[in-house]
Amino acid sequence: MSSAKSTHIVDINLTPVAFADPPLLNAVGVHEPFAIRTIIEVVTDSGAYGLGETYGDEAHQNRLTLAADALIGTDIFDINRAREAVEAALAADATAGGHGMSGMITDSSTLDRVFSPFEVALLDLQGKILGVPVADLLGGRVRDRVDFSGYLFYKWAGHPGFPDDEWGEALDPEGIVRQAEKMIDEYGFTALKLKGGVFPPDEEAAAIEALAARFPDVPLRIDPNAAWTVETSIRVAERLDSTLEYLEDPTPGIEGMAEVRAAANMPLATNMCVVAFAQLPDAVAAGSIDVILSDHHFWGGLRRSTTLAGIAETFGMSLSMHSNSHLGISLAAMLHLAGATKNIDYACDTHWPWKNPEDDVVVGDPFSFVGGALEVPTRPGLGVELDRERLARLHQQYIDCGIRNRDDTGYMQKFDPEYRAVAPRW
Ligand code: GKR
Ligand code: MG
Repeated sequence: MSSAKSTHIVDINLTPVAFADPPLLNAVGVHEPFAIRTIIEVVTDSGAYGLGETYGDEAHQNRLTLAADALIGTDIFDINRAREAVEAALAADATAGGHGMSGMITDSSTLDRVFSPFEVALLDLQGKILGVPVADLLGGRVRDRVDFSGYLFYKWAGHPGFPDDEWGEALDPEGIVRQAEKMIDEYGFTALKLKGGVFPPDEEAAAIEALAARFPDVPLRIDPNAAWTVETSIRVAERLDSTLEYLEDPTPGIEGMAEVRAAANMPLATNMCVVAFAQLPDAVAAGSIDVILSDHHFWGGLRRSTTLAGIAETFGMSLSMHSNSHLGISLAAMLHLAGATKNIDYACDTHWPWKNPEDDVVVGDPFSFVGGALEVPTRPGLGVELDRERLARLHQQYIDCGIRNRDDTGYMQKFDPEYRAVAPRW
């Protein structure tokens, strides 16, 4: 394939975009009125294009530009060489930050994070040229539908100074149960996750108990994003012993997680203490985790994520999927990956319900949840097309909103100047 002229990259467009996001609370602050992403369009000399989506923070965008320049001329079937080209381009770049995870702990590999959306775009192109879905390029689908969890957040009724949004306020157990009812009514989710780390742990434990009372058959998780000490985590784990299907990132670090895991009865999951291949040996040796929440955006793309799935299987760990606020290109990529990964053991996370369906860059509204699940697309490549009018509108939103780096803490401090992001907090 490497000599086929029509599969060489001649152009790469990087477009920063912004889409409306509700005031969702977390351990480091509150979501700003817009979430930012970068849309990647890789074009070959035959005029075909492949799509990728990634974080929108400025330092990350600068690295994406370096990577894009280095990829011109590469054959889209040469993913290994493409990765080497990006590695070489990044070697000279010492810029720090811009990881898109809002001050939460992350040591994810820069190369993996930067290369990921390009790899997705190359696979999209390969699939389109070969006439097969990306899931087939990852070894073939093992499931036609992917289960997702309803991702509950404490939230304000609306952004300060703006009207209330359709979800309304959720600041106590009753509010969280109301939110869960709406989410289950509209999407049919059969598992629920509560984003914690916002209120004192016993208030959040009470919200989980209220959910368990209202939905006795629905598996529940809580994720305080490392806001609790080891001691607090063990205490909450005891309180919620019979209620949680897993406990996600209660406390910071591989050692802290290992201590909690040794005392807790439910499985421990992470998208914080293990976010890169280099961290796996220590986490396995320490016995820190039961469930890895994989995410192709920082594990190096779809193929590296299937490698992660193999490692998880080897060491007896389960697998599911982490999410940040995202658009339809990322959702399509997540679906192909989950569709082709046998050991996705739990319903995957998605922020999708928090986004207006119109606020996207893909054509139409290709994702419809039934029973909390989505079909793995069957069309060639990722199975989504770029809507250039929508792309232009979301790019204009990016220009107008003025947000250049995700800053949940800074936004919270506008309303509460004393607020500090500290981990652990309780
Ligand atoms: O969107 O506020 C959020 C989440 O807290 C996100 O930033 C996390 O990365 O969803 C994520 C998680 O599971 O930790
Ligand atoms: Mg998490």
